[in-house]
Amino acid sequence: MVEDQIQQLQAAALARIEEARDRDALEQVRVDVLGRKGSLAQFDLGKLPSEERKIAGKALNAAKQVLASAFETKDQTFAAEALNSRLKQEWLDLTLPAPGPRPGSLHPVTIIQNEIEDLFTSLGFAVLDGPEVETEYHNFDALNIPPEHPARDMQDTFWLSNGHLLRTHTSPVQVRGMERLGPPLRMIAPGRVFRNEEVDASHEHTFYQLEGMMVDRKVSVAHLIYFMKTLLSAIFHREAVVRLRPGYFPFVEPGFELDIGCLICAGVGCPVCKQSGWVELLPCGLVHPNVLRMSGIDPDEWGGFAFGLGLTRLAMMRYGIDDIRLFASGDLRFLRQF
Ligand code: FA5
Repeated sequence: MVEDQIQQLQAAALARIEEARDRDALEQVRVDVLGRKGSLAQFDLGKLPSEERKIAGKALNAAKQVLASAFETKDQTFAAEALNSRLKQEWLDLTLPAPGPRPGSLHPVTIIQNEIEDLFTSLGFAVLDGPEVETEYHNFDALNIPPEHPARDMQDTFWLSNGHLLRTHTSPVQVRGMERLGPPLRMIAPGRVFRNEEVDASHEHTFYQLEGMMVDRKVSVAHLIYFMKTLLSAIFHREAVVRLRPGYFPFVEPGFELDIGCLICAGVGCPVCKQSGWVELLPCGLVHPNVLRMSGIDPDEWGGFAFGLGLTRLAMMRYGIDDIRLFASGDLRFLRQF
């Protein structure tokens, strides 16, 4: 019977559809079964008697419909599988940070310099700048350090062939400030200084200082201490442990060394404080009359205080950095932490 043959073909085709592993295999089944020369096209219904033709025609149409819908279902399964595997491959985590250039950040010395500038400008101080290549006069003579003075050896100097030098401290900007602005004067001068020194955990050949000077009538050590305390509590946001001891600098009299209890080792002793528990940070004093006089200011009428903060060392204390060489290393792993 033709219907039985059709039924068998249909069953065999459904089994092949079920087994098809991919779209190509499925397409091959379609061609084999429903194609122009496919297995269902072999039936020549025209030769059958009319009663049988009707029944066989119905069976043939039914088989074609069943198979068409089986092909469709299987095809949709393949489409869904293809989509799923693409979604798996192309999955994006939208919560990941965007790639691309990272925002830059300020150098730790710059951050602290900006804070100190804000503090002192709010107290009426001007921020002055001076040249890094200085004259011998401004770096030494005008600060009461004439040639042959032993204090010149306190700071190993990089001399230039033209007789100038790389400034060894920011104190020459005091002189330039007094020359240019005269008294009364309140100024700070942050900047880079250079010394021909052996480099270690707390000494660089190139580092930053911040000079400060106030010239007015009746300036005393009490003013100096007030400003130093204000400065340190603004930077550390708490009272830092400090000690004041006599210090010698030819351009101040009396002169002091203000040391800070080492914040790297909490005073126990480490390479930064050379096992002493203290770090030299803020030398200061009352301006020597000779210094005022040389810059054209009458010391009988005016007095002043000055300080020379070790800005790079202050940054070490503030951020707990145990090696000064990191600052100029250019190491992005270091710089990106600020
Ligand atoms: C001076 O440079 C004086 N001009 C400071 C001064 C100014 C005194 C005004 C009085 C009045 P000193 O050589 O000690 O002083 O240096 C000042 C600070 O710079 C030191 O306390 C220290 O914190 C820092 N410093 C000195 N040498 C180095 C170095 N090699 N590396 C890093 N920081 C240094």
